[in-house]
Amino acid sequence: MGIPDPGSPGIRGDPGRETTTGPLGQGIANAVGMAIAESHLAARFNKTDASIIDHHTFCMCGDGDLMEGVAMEAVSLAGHLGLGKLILIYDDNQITIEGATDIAFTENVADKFSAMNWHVVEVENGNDLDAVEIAIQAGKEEQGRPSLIKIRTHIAYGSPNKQDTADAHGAPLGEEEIRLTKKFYGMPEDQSFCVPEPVTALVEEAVTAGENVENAWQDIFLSYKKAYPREAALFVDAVSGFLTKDWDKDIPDFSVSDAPTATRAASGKVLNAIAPNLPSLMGGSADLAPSNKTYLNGAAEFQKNSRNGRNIRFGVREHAMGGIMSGMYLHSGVRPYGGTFLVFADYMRPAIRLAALMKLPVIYVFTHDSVAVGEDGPPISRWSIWRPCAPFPGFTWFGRRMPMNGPGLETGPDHHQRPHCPGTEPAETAHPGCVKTARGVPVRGLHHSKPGQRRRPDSHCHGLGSPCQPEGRGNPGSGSWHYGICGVYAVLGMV
Ligand SMILES: Cc1ncc(C[n+]2csc(CCOP(=O)(O)OP(=O)(O)O)c2C)c(N)n1
Ligand SMILES: [Mg+2]
Repeated sequence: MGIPDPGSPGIRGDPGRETTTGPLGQGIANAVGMAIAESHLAARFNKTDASIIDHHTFCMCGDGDLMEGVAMEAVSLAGHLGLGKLILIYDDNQITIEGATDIAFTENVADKFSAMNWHVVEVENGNDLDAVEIAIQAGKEEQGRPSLIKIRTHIAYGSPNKQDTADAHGAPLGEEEIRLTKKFYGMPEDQSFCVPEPVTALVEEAVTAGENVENAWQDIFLSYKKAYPREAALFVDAVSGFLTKDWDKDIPDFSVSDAPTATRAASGKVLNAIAPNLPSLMGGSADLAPSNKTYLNGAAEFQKNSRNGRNIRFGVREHAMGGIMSGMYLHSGVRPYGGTFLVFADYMRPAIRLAALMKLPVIYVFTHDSVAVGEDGPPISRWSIWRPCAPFPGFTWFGRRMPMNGPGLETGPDHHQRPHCPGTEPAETAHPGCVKTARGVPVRGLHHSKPGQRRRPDSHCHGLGSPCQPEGRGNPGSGSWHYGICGVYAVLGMV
């Protein structure tokens, strides 16, 4: 497929590589995000005489994926949203690493998906390609619900001694077993890396079919462009990931002389100032919108019957929210954001890690970094939440340091804001003091970036107000310094 090292994580625009997973279940959340983006963009751009967005999202998963919580959160949301163009193909081989699935996974998957408002099609024999084809067709025809195609397969099919065993999952079959398996398939037993002619022919056929589909789409887009030039330009901007001209023109100026403002309130103002000028901005919160201030006032909700909406109700599903946001961005055309309390970022950490690895400029709105979050669990050091995020390549963040007796915005000399990030500073270059947003709005905070990275931040996180409480105990005025992370707001990564 032209990918130099397909085993490596990251996407880098390689052909055929649409996301990076590794942690099981993430891909399902990514797929749900892609299907959300597809249905939203279809509602936003399609015209009765020209459908420029009209595709299915296919995702293949195994037993392991379906055991993962993140997948079930995403499946639940997809069922609620009735994402009819999402098709999940389940390789039901009943084997994972430790053995047969009946040691740990005995639920009725089909019933479970049905209960979560999915359309379920079962194929009893995965080697019956006609049956598989019919099932996929049924999935495509179902418009109102996502489809699960549950296909009973056999791991290492054709290997006389390893088929249906956990051994076949990761360990090499071994020379003799490979020979026996090739014999079963009628392939030359003594040749390695041999691709039988019918397979090559099938691949070529698929390439031609793909080119034809792409050419047909280009024709549709050409007439769309002629008939709807303004929308076509917006579409190109959106799928290219460009920020619209003047996306930031209404961002309010915050000044040190302003009355104290809670960070989350400032965050909400900024989001709402950007939203009208950046139509691709779309997101929500894991059931904390009133607290995170993530709601886009005046915009519709993204629901089953209102696909053009930009306010997503992720429900209390932080982990899936993370994976879904990545999938939405990877689909292209939307700039996703998602909010929760900083302390619950722990619930979405694997998704954040993968987004950082892929350098996706998704926007996390983590608020309520103060002792008052104790009602949602004992107060703990905010650094212990942030620190594991900090070394992720591509994750840019701001913190700030403040004296115990100086809450609120500091006005003192900037040497008090010398950057410090325990554990990570030696590897990083930190830019102290007053960082400016794209519009030159001064933001107190620290911008960390890797040596050699351009100074312009990949994202802005700023803290402005009441949640900026210093951490730890100290004697006010003693000169001892403590760390506090402000509520954090990451605006539009510019990676
Ligand atoms: C979150 C996470 N936990 C554990 C693993 C390690 N792991 C890799 S594959 C696998 C079992 C997968 O089983 P299944 O999805 O049924 O794949 P199959 O063996 O049938 O190919 C596990 C536990 C992982 N990749 N991700
Ligand atoms: Mg399996």
